[in-house]
Amino acid sequence: MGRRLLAMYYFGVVSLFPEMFDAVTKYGVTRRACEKELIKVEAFNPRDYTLDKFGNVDAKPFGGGPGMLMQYQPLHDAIKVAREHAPSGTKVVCLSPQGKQLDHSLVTKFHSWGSMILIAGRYEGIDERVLQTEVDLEVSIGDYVLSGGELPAMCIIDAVSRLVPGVLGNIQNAYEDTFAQGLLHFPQYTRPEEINGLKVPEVLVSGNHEKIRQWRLQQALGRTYERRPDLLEGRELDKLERKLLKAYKEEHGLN
Ligand code: 4H6
Repeated sequence: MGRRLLAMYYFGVVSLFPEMFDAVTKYGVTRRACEKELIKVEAFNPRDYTLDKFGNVDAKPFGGGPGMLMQYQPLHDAIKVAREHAPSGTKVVCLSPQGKQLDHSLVTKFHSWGSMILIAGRYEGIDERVLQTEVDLEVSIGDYVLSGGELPAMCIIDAVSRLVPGVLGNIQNAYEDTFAQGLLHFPQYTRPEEINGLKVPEVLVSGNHEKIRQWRLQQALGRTYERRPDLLEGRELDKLERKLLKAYKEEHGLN
């Protein structure tokens, strides 16, 4: 009873290390999402599609240079099978340092797709023709190099899953209602009320919910101003928000 009908989000992953994805399917919120069939994570290993008698998936780069590249054929064939398992029209994303940088708005777009296939590269990279012919979008999780695309792929699976209705349950509604979107989070405290003289801010134990709401909004605005002013750039503050931020700056000597 009370079971809503929800379309499950499909993640196909193409990786030489499919067991790594146990990190999302076997732990925490994403594990629960799999169990409840709100998301599905299905892995395809290019190693299973080699035609090479030695089972190789890598080869030396033309033109020379250090290291090896993932070859076109096993990767292409694994992607082909992933497409056959995915809803028709599913987009293919490759995690790469050359990609468009991931942010919340891109996560929102991926969520709107309802499914995606994630390509996790290894070695020193992949044959450019895979990107040319099979990949809709290259995505990076930030300006640093990793040994494989699996961890970035799991970042996307985790972030997108949190937007799937039912994955976060009640917390989801609470976030949408009370947390000022596009701002850093306000400070949070739990028991005990005092630790080595460090007290929980008075307002939070006052029971005055309107005061608490305003204090939290003020902290979120103030922290964002101090730590990530770029997030406030494209954001219009209303009258209350301007007042709260002005008071925060005065209190913290930021004028
Ligand atoms: C595709 C091409 C993503 C994937 C090259 C992937 C960082 C990110 C990879 C490579 C990644 C990111 C293989 C190039 C290892 C460097 C896997 N690294 N690399 N920032 N690595 O999202 O050598």
